[in-house]
This record gives sequence, C-alpha cells and structure tokens, in this order.
Amino acid sequence: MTPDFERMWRDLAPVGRSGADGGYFRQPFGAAERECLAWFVEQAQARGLVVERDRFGNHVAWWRPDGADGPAVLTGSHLDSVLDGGAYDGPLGVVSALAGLDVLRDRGVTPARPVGVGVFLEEEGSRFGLACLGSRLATGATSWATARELEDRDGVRLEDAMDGAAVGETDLLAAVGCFVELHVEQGRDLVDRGVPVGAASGIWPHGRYRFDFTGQANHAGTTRMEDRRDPMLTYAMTALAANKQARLSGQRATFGRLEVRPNGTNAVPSSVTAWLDARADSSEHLASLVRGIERQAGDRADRDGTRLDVTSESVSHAVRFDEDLTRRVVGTSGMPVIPTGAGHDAGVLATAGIPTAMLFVRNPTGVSHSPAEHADTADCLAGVQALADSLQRLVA
Ligand code: HGY
Ligand code: MN
Ligand code: MN
Repeated sequence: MTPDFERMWRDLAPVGRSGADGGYFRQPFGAAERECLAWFVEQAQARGLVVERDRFGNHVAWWRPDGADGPAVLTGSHLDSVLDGGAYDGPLGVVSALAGLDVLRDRGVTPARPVGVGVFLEEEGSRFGLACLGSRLATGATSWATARELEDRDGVRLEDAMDGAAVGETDLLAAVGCFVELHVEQGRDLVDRGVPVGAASGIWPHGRYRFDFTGQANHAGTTRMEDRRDPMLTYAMTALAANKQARLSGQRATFGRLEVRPNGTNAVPSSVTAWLDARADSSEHLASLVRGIERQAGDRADRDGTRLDVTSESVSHAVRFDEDLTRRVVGTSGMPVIPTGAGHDAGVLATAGIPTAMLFVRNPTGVSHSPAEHADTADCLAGVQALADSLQRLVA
C-alpha cells in the first residue's frame, strides 16, 4: 500500500474545522474528536492493525507480525486541538505514523518487534485544564482519583464526560520499549535553517497557573475611582508585569484565558480569573519567573484593595530526550537536533522512563495554536520518510 498520506490528510482535514479555512475545535469526548478517533480506528483496521483502548480513552493500533516480540516501538501523537487551533498540531503525527507503516510495508520490512500507533487523549488540556491528560493517566503521572474530578468550563467532570461504555482496563504502555513522536514544529527553527525535518533535544519546563483576583462589585457610574476595589485593574497590571518579567529574563509568559464576573458593561467586576501559561529554559528560571509575577500581582492587589489567590493547575518538568534513541532516529540524515518550548506526550512518556525521541516537520509560518499553522505537503512526506527510516532502524 503506497503511503497515502495525502488521501488520509484530505479525509481528516474537514473534521472539526469551522468553515473552509477556519480553526479547529476538537475537544475530548466532543463530536469532532470522536469522529477523528473513528477515522483513526477505521484507517488502522484497514491496515490490519489491532486497536486497543485503555479506560481513559487513549488508543494504540498494534502491528504484531508473526514472531514479533520484545519491547514494542510506539509512534503516534494526539488528535485533540486547542480552541481555534491549527490542522497539524497532533494529527500530523498520527497520519504520518500510519503512512510510515505503509512505507515500511512498501519496503517489505517485517518488524521483529511489535509496532504501535498511539493516539493520546486531551494532549492540549484545553477542556480539562491539565496538559497531556491522557498520557499522564496512561503513565500514572496523574492518578485517576485526581483526574476524575477535573471539570471543564461548563462544570462537567471528566468522569461524566467519558462515554463509560467503552471503558477498558488495558495498560497500553506496559510493553512499550520506546516512543518516537512526529510533530509539526511550533516555531521557526527549521525554517531559519532551511531544512524540512529535525529532531528534538528536549522540552522546556512549563506550567499553567490560575490567578483569582477578588474585588468589590459596584456601579460603573456612581463609584468614584478612588473608592473602587477593581479586580480588573489588578489583573491588567499583573498581565503587564508578567510580560515585562518574561522579556527581561528571556522566558515566556502568557495570559490567554480570562473569566470576568459578572462580565457586565456598567459594573465594576466582583472577580476576575486569569490563567498564566509560563515557560522557561530551566526549572529554576520557571520558578523564579512565576514567583516574580506572583509577588508583583500581590503588591498590586494590596494597592487596589483586592485579594489574590494563585493555584498551580498543571506543571510539566524539563525533558531531555533519550540521546541514544535520538541518535538512532537521526541516523545519517544530518538533521538538526533542536529544543522546543512546546509540551508533548513524548515529554510525559520520557518523564515516565520510556526512552523517547521526537521528529519535527518544518512549519513555514512558524505559527501554532492558530489556523495559520502550516506544513507543506513535500515536508510532510519528508517527515513520513524520516519516521519510516527511524522506525525501520528501531524494529530490526
Ligand atoms: O501547550 C503546549 O505546549 C502543547 O502544544 N500542548
Ligand atoms: Mn501537540
Ligand atoms: Mn499544542
């Protein structure tokens, strides 16, 4: 079977997309993501792969040729998206993995080890707030007791959102010896180097922190400025402080999500909740960045007569990918090995002790978590070949 990457890509592209060139909305246990998973199962079964699912909704499609044994080689990625996301973040790794197996078959390769194509649940954490939720559950990094209580923006608990009927007990990763995830690059490193494919050296530590600013609701017209306890003001100064702290220290800080109560035009808000996404090139720098932002937010809250509460919702530690595995993935390709500030399931599996490596495909826009995210077909096909080359070395 020829690597029909382009047909698979065309089939998947419209699912969960708003309009012909809009962004994607593929939230876990939502209609679009369910449709993507059904598509994945169909593609896997068309290739004679055996699809297994764990109790959380993670899937692995297994290729177990007769006689294949020993630690399995896993590849794959995720199918969920951020709100109004791009087409490639996640799905490129899944489609390329299926196409990569087609290439191996085309080359007459019969793996000596089992080969799996994985699809992890809620990698973005954009519904339940915890990044890489599925792979954290699959590796035990997060317990089910903790995760089941997570709620989405409508107060729906994770346990209630899951279609319990399909809940199984499979420990999908028990037999996995290594994991190679292909992903669209979320930046311009490969573009600036003029190369289509690269490998990852590691992932920056990063975290998500909920800032609750509580003030006093009041009338927008009759309340003098000096009499206000306005949480929106404290939030606004905190957002500016976070931006300045990140710039000065060469790190990353983003407030991209905000909830205002009661969110009325003619009322001083009673409270504002804002989520900080902070990333840094080391755990120490991350901790000091967040501490600095918290301190400035607290000082401002004292001045504004508002109250500040900060909750750490999701922390991902620094990841260095397995150097020996990365060497085998790179082979004689000469591809560059580059760091990333984006989190991935590969980071969770690496942290769980599974030797892990990543391949990146050039993104000419350098933009991600946006409909502008892109990868040229030629580069995607180069990624498929690079993944097939890596897998071929690993399954021998
Ligand atoms: O947020 C991230 O870094 C990843 O795209 N989930
Ligand atoms: Mn991703
Ligand atoms: Mn992402």
